[in-house]
This record gives sequence, structure tokens and C-alpha cells, in this order.
Amino acid sequence: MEAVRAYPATFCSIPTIAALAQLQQTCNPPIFVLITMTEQSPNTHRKIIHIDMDAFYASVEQRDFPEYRGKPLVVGGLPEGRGGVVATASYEARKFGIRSAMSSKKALQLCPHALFVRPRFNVYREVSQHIREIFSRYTDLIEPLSLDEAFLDVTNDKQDIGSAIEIAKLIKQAIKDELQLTASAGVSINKFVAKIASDINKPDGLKFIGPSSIENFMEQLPVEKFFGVGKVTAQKMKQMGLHTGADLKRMEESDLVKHFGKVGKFYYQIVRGIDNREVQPHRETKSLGAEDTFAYDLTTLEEMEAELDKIAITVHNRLLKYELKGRTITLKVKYHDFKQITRNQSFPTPVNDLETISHTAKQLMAATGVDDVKVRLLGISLSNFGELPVKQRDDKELGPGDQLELEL
Ligand code: TTP
Ligand code: MG
Ligand code: MG
Repeated sequence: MEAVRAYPATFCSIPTIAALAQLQQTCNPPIFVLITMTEQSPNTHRKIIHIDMDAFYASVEQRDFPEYRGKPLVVGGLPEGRGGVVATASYEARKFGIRSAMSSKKALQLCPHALFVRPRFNVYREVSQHIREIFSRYTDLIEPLSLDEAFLDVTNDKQDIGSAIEIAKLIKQAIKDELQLTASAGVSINKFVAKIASDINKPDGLKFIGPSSIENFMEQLPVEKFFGVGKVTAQKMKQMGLHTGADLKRMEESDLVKHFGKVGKFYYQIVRGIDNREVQPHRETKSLGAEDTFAYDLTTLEEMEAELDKIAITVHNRLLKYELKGRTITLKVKYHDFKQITRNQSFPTPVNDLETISHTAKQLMAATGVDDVKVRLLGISLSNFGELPVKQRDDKELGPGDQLELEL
């Protein structure tokens, strides 16, 4: 063997590897190149785009009904009667503080002249299919996260455009021309950074964060923006003096794991710009749900039923968002001593309606026997989706990076 070289892929772009391969063919005796990629180095050659539609449901409504344009518009449950929740709000409505998942009653209080409309899911689904068709002009490596967003791996794009920024521009333009809607794009070398980037210049934004600026970017990122960091974890981090990526970066990997569990390993890598998760087309959804840990243990069936009603609403919204119906409903109960049980019920055909979800969960709850118990957590999930799209969502605490799934 003439030469053996360790060549970390970190410093190696695809053309470099190709050039080496060519060199190898033309050299006599051949050069052997050993390509190693360690977990500890960012994979810098990938080109990842994250695209997300702006105020998706609301923008579609404003497109189709000119009278809604320029107005504070809320799509979701109407504020009358028992009231529902806000699915999304137009940017005009967001100025008043209206946000997704807020009760519609609260939204009305914040902006009494807001317009409220019910969602039209078939139209959103059609738009969603159309944007996916636009994406597929450039790559087949598309991982939809919900109706309005997806990751694209354009490292080797179908049209040999080569520049991910250029492709993002073309996609945004096609969405404007063909659908009269705007999207925002984030471009980077990994999923995590691309997803955060797409949110930076919303609406109609395009943000590129290249390999040389990733570490700096991650250091400045507030901890709330990290995957899996919801309110509770953020609070805990702040109590520990951890406010930004830079603070997390000062921690040993073992300490992060000690304090935050498995996800600590992810934090350790991601603050160093390392996220080698692939864009996964056709990822199968296994289960989707929601759960809640209570400030005080629940002791009566009434309290438990009230909480299950709330959790069922969240689960129902998520099922709608991800276009899923499941044949199995599972109830999870954790008691004050951290003992946990699950109970499930299956149906002959897939279900996704709120009534069935909350009713079934409550029946399963009652059947567990609630005399003399103290319940600290309740959860509901659906599974057994069969041949249905796409997206898996963590049912634990969710943060702004919440549509990234960890494979730890
Ligand atoms: P998002 O992309 O989170 O939000 P958005 O497109 O409305 O606004 P942004 O410009 O900030 O991206 O969600 C896409 C759609 O999913 C949204 O239009 C409505 C629906 N949705 C819900 O039904 N419930 C929710 O809690 C959220 C966050 C979204
Ligand atoms: Mg969106
Ligand atoms: Mg989205």
C-alpha cells in the first residue's frame, strides 16, 4: 500500500472527494484514501433547506377571500359558545398578541375587531400537495413535517443547480407564481440550523447560515430555541445559569446527560454545529399524542376527566395538522410514585374525532380504578395509522425546534 491517509470528511467537500477518486484512478500505484467521519465533526458538505409557509391557513384564507386581506384574521375555533382554539392568525392579528393554540375567546379580547373563520382543511391539503410537487422538481429527498413545511436535501439537486440558496429562491418564486402565497426558507448544512434559520426572516424570508458561521450562531441562540426545550426545561436551564448556546457549550457532555437525560447528548453536539440526521423521505409515523404533568397530583375522577378533555383537544389538533387517523387510542397514567401504566383501545376503522378521543380516554381512565390514587401525569396518544402520511411528532415537551425528531 503506497499511502494511507485519514481524511476527515469535515474538511472535504464532495468535489474534493470526487477529485480524489479521479486522482486515484489516474495514479499508479493508487493512493488509498480513508474517509472517516466522526460524530464529533459537522458534516459540512450537505445542503439542507427548510421551507415553511407564512401564516399558512390565514394566508390561504386571505388569498381566497380578498375581504380578509390586510385585516387581523384568526383561523380556528370561533370565540362564541364553549369556544375553540386559534389554529393560526394572520400577521395583522399577531400584532395584537394573538398566537396559535390560544383560546379564541382570549384572541377576541386581545383584538375585538378580529375576524374569525373556520379552517378549510381540504384547501390546505391541496396547497400542501402543490408545494410538495414544487419541491420534487429539485429533489426527491423531501421530509414533510406538517402540511406547511418540509426539509429538503439538495446536496445533489435534480437540475444540477448546485446552489441551495438559488434553489430556495426558485422554490419561493414558484410558490408565489403558482399559489399566490409566500414561504420562508432556511438554508444550512443540517436540519436543526436550517429549521431555525427559516424562522429568522419571516414572512417571505430567506436565511443562509453557512458552515463558518454555525458555531457562532449556535452560541448566541437562546436555550428556548433548542430542540425539546419547553418552558420547564428552559426554566431549569436558567436556574443553572444556562441562557444561550455558549453557556451550554461550556458544559461537559456527561453533565448535560446527567441533568437533561439522553437529549443532553444532542445539546452537546448541536452547540458544536453537529447534526448528522438525514432528511428522511417517507418516514413512517408510529404514534402521536400529548401529555401533561400537573403541578399538583390529581385525586378525583372529575379532575382527571377535565385534564383528559384538555389533552384530547391538543391531540385532536395535532391529528388534524398531520392529517392522521389512528386505530388505537392509548391512555398513559403516571402516579405520584412515578409508577406508570398504559391502557389502550382499538377500533375497526381509524378515528380522529375529538369526541371519540376524549370519551375513550375517560373510559380507560375510569377502568383503571381511581380510588386512593394520586396522578401526576396523564397522556393520550393515537397509533396504528396504517398507510397514512408522514410526520412523527414527539409527544413530550415541545419547543420551537419541535418538529425535529431526535434519533438518539
Ligand atoms: P406553523 O407553520 O407553525 O404556523 P403558520 O404557518 O401559521 O405561521 P408561521 O408564519 O409562523 O409559520 O403552522 C402551520 C399551520 O398549522 C398553521 O397555519 C395552522 C396549523 N397549526 C395548528 O392548527 N395548531 C397549532 O398549534 C399550530 C402551531 C399550527
Ligand atoms: Mg408556517
Ligand atoms: Mg410550519
